[in-house]
Amino acid sequence: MTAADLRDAILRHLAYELGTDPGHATLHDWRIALSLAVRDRLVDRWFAANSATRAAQPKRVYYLSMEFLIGRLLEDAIVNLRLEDQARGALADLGLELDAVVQNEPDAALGNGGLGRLAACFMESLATIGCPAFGYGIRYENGLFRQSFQDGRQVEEPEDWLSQFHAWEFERRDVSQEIRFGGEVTEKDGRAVWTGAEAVIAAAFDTPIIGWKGRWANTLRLWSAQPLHGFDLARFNRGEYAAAAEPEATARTISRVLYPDDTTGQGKELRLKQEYFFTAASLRDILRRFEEEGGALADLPKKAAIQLNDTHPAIAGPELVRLLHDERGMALDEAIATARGCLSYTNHTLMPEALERWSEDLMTRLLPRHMQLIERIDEVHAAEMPGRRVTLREHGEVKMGEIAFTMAHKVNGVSALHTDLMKETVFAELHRLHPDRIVNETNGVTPRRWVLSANPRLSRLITDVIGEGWVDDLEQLHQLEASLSDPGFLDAYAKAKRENKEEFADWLAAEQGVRVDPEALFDVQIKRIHEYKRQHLNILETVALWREIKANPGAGWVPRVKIFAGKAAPGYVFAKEIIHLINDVASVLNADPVTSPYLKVLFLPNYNVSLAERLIPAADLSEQISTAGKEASGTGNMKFALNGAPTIGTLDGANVEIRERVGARNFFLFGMTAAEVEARRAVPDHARLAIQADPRLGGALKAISQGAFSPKDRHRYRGVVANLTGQDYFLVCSDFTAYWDAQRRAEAAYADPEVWHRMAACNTARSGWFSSDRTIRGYMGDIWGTVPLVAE
Ligand code: GPK
Repeated sequence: MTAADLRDAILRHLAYELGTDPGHATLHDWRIALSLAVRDRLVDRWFAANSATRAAQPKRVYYLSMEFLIGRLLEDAIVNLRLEDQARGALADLGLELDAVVQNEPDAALGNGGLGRLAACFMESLATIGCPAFGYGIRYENGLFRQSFQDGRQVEEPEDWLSQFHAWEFERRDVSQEIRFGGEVTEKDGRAVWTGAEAVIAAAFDTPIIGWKGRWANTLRLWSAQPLHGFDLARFNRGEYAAAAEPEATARTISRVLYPDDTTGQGKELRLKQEYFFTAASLRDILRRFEEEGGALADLPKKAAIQLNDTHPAIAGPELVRLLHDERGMALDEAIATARGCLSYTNHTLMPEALERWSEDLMTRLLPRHMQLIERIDEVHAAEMPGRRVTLREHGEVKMGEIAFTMAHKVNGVSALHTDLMKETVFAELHRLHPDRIVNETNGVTPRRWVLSANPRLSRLITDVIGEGWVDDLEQLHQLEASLSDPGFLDAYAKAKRENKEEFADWLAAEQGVRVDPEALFDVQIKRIHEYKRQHLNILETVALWREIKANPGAGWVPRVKIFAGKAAPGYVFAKEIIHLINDVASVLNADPVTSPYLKVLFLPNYNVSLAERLIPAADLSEQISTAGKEASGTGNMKFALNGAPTIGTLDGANVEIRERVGARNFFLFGMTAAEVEARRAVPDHARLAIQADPRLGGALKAISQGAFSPKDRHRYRGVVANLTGQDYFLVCSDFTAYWDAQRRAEAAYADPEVWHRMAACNTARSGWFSSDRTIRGYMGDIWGTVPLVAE
């Protein structure tokens, strides 16, 4: 396809789909016309992959996830179809710039954070590898809320990505499932019959996901809840207009909004309904496809690998047993074994508050048959394992982690450390009973989005030196090793980073009205706001540094910009106070004429995938400072390392594996290990002891508690300070001094450009293992038993 072909296709779509002409088209119209023109090419490849799959009838992967944080899709499609030059040329002909058109697309924010973004990277890698797969999830009308700040406080507004025409999906009216809740269980001919009382329709919307070079494409199938009977005409005719629309509104609430909680189980009825809704619809779809291909039910595990992304779809265990046993007459033991042969489960956190539990009352009311089956599964499992001490229920609650584990043939953690801790803590007993079940698959990120499209300058440099093969074989980055002592290469590397920083600084000035010096060290912490991630450790160090600079402004400080971004769950009060504090500190510091040349603080609102794509290539230092043992893996840490931002971090999650690969000299390690954290917590008064030992920490805490950053409301941070000086569960105080020292080491390294650029380039050259292609190959070999296919 030439640029002229693409231009003609754009103009055709502009006229015949959008009904407008170049004289009247808005940026939005152009974006849709370009998307449709690109989509045509994509659909051809999608059909080719689908027909190869139909012919081979291979084992397929089904990735069930409540979240797919996919972000923008147009650029992905253009890059993977290798249409960049044509798109640039076609748009130039039309007087437009590709970047502006691409940025007109709203992010699809159907996820909260790492877990959802991992699912999106996995979908892209599955397509790149050519592994036949479906992603299954929910088509939320409102994704993750939009964040803004009012007087430094987080304000949430609804996100409405679907208010614009969504060019990437196809509604499948022929594929829908009726999903029921409540009702009762009776018996007929010795079989349980569940008659659900309330019914909704799960309607399928398909988005093609294209792999690198268009070699393969899979489907992301998202379910939308719709009423069984749209509109109550009888009520309408009686003049009850609002009531007439009620059934529709009630059904729709199920797919209305994404729960904005990261790593906290909510326990809300609607959430359980969402979970069952999409899991049940997906399993029926999977069974329908299997039965259409004419397989014998016992062979289901040979044709379907069903991955449960966290416990959110854990009801899949009981539901699949129900579909096989109640509805298809398979013996219970066999149904359990068959379901287990298909299912596997990924755990993403050890934090007790995140492990889902549902009250037995709620479960019995919404899913009465599943409650019975959970009891039966428990009995069967107990009989298999005499002397065991695990139960699926406790204190009137159903434990979804245990159910997922029991019903899975493999359970995986997301980094080596996390997997080890899983075996020792949450699943210790189950691991003892099933010592071969837990495996590790360290997370990864897709290099197409996170290097190739996000960082074109670095990508061009890499390709100039080692060729293009790295894009889908990221370990080839090792070939850069030979260039790490070549001053010419390091200069070019430094130049790419410098230009990325300048571009980011220009964007900041234009969009946020803030000026920063590209010469300064860009020190970046972007992720959800959570106590265990310790943004407050970062801001405490910032306050301490500010006081130090103020006391001695002439000491040759390395200019630094601390950049924060991230959302807090709307109900997480402490996290919102941390946001408020960072914003308050920023107001004071940025207005300080003495210190602000050396230290600025920015909190960018509404962190999302697109902002990450902009920010990561411009970062110098990556903040990964969680309390050891708490961050299951992290994936932002991998994106920064690949883009040449060394990490300042603890031995937590995948940081451990990053450090092993990039080398200890190219990683600013600090803080307690997971084992030391446990020991320290047992020390009475650990926070007070740490504060006494470090006057910088004491001084920073004192400034905050005396209202230095909230002069009109001096006690605003009483709660935060009391937390830190009291229980300090996440050991912010105890790790402070080590963090301070690591920051000074980072500064010293940055002050020597030769040292720094080599360190940054080492991070790029040695992080190729963190590709999600490697992760997916691991799942295929260790868990799914699937192989790639090739499309004509
Ligand atoms: C873990 F439990 C959860 C959750 O509910 N949401 C979420 O984003 C994250 N996660 C972990 O916190 C990260 O360490 C990890 O990299 C990511 O999941 C993907 O595995």
